[in-house]
Amino acid sequence: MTRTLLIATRNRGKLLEFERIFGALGVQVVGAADLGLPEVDEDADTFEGNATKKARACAAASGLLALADDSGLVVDALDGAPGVHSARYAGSAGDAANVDKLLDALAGVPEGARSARFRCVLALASPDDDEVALTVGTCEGAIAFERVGGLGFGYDPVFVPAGHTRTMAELGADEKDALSHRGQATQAMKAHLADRLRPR
Ligand code: ITT
Repeated sequence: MTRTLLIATRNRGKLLEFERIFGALGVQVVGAADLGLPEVDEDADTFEGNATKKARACAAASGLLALADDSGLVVDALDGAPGVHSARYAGSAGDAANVDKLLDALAGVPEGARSARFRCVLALASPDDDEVALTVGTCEGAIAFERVGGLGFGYDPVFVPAGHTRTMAELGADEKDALSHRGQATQAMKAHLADRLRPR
C-alpha cells in the first residue's frame, strides 16, 4: 500500500502548508503540478463541490490517494464575496490584484463592519472507490485597511484572525497552522487519512 498522498492543488502556498503539516506523519506528499496533471475546471458553486471534483479527478488521473483543498475568503460586508471565486476575484491577475480589489471594495467600510472568515473544505478521494471524505475548517477574523506582513500567501496580508492584532502574514508557520482554516480541516482529516493509508 502506497504512503504517497497526492495534493490535488496547483497553488504553491497551499502545497507548502500541506508538506509541513503532513511531513511529521511520514506521508510523502506530491503536488498535482509536479505530476503534470491537467487543471480541473472549478465550476461548482460550493467549496464542497469543487473540493470533491478536484480530488476525484486527480485520484483518477494519477492512481493515487488524492487530497483536494477548496478554500476562500467570505466577507460579510460583501454579502459573502469573494467566496468560492476567491482565486479569480480579479480575473487571472493573481494574489496581488485580488487583494487590491478587496481593499477597494471595502474602502469606506469602518473597522467594526469588516468581519470575514477563511473557509477550507478538504476532500480525500481514492482511485479505488467512489467514497469521498470531507472535512471543514473555518477561521474567523476581519479585513485590515492595508497590507501588513510578508509571510503566507493569498489574502494573508489583509486578514487579521479574531483575537489577534497581527495579520495572518505576520504569523509564523506553526502559529498559522494552529488557528487556520486549513490547519483545522487537516486535523479533522488525519483520522480518514490514517484509515485510507493503512495496509489492507
Ligand atoms: P487549487 O484549486 O489548484 O488548489 P487555487 O488557488 O485555485 O488552487 P482555490 O480555488 O481553493 O485554490 O482558491 C483559494 C483562494 O483563497 C485563493 O485566492 C487563495 O489565495 C485564497 N486562500 C485560501 N487559503 C488561504 C490562506 O490560508 N491564506 C490566504 N489566502 C488563502
